[in-house]
Amino acid sequence: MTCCHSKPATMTHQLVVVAISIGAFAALAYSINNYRKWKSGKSRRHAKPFLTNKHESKTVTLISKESVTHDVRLFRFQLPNSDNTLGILAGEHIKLTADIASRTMFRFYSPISKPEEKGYFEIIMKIYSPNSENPNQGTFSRYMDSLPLDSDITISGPFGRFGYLSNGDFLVNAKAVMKYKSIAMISGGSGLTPMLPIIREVIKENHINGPKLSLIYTNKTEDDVIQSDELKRYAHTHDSFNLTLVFTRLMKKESDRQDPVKWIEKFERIDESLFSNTFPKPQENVLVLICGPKGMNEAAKLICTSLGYPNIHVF
Ligand SMILES: Cc1cc2nc3c(=O)[nH]c(=O)nc-3n(C[C@H](O)[C@H](O)[C@H](O)COP(=O)(O)OP(=O)(O)OC[C@H]3O[C@@H](n4cnc5c(N)ncnc54)[C@H](O)[C@@H]3O)c2cc1C
Ligand SMILES: *[C@@H]1O[C@H](CO)[C@@H](O)[C@H](O)[C@H]1NC(C)=O
Ligand SMILES: CC(=O)N[C@H]1CO[C@H](CO)[C@@H](O)[C@@H]1O
Repeated sequence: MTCCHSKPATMTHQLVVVAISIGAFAALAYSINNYRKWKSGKSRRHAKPFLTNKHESKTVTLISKESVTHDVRLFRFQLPNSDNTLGILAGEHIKLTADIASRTMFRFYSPISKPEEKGYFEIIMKIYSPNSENPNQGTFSRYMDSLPLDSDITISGPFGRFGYLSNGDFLVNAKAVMKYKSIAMISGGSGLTPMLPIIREVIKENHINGPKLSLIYTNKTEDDVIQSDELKRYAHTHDSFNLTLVFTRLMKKESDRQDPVKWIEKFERIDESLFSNTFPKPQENVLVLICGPKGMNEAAKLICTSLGYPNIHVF
């Protein structure tokens, strides 16, 4: 009798303990998850966001315009309220809409200013010129280049499946939070724009256990490199950031080239050896980000897939 009473009692006890631990675990997982959602959705998608609903169009004012390279401009836009942040994460993008030659047109751009910046935001835009193959090329960017200061422009957002939160955490599809140890990036030309705010955030955080960054940046010549000084400075001062500049057109003689200090300069097209010699080894905690001209995106994705990188995102 005693035995038969005590056994079920013990079993019940064990069951309860198991149930409590499962419950506690579930509660912990739930609260971590909620904390992350809160962190991403509210506090990181910032105090007083200007953009909250991508279906809603809002007006901002062009307040400055400078040349970054011969065909790239930095535009700064003022938000109506100086308390507002734009309301997007590093790596996300917005839509610009304008009436050009009596047609309503839109294009997407990845702001490069800090997500927490208040009262304004910045876009780096490549200005395309018409050529014989494509006589209408550059409709939107040429319109923006000719826009007088103090003009209004319509924007909406945020857009994108991918935004940087903090300390290696990314918000994916506006829901899941994914953590990565290394971010391996390849950009071509103005395809630096979604990477730049991510790089700036990670450099600013400067966590000892923060993500490691490796950027392969391809351009035709040295004069095409956007934010060259900034990128080289980061490479100099941060062991967690490796920069490899790749030029597809050799302009200087090898002997005239500056001594590569921390960054590496190469004159070649992208190929398998470039990635395997530069990027961290393929692993689950490595994220590959790709943004550039269509041909480069396709080539880079193919190469990184065949090298076995499990997480590849093309902007
Ligand atoms: C998510 C996203 C973010 C972007 N962020 C930026 C940014 O921060 N800065 C920036 O300068 N541009 C960015 N772009 C590109 C931008 O949206 C426009 O395509 C660009 O400004 C050209 O527009 P346009 O009217 O001046 O010239 P268009 O005549 O429309 O295009 C000029 C040339 O650009 C190339 N091109 C345009 N669209 C594509 C495409 N979908 N795939 C491959 N090649 C294409 C072609 O070579 C084309 O001839 C982004 C695009 C996307 C989709
Ligand atoms: C930078 O490159 C060096 C030499 O290849 C390598 O040892 C280091 O791990 C790399 N760091 C990053 C952040 O990729
Ligand atoms: C190869 C390559 O990506 N070249 C790019 C270098 O940068 C310019 C913009 O300054 C782009 O037009 C090129 O496509």
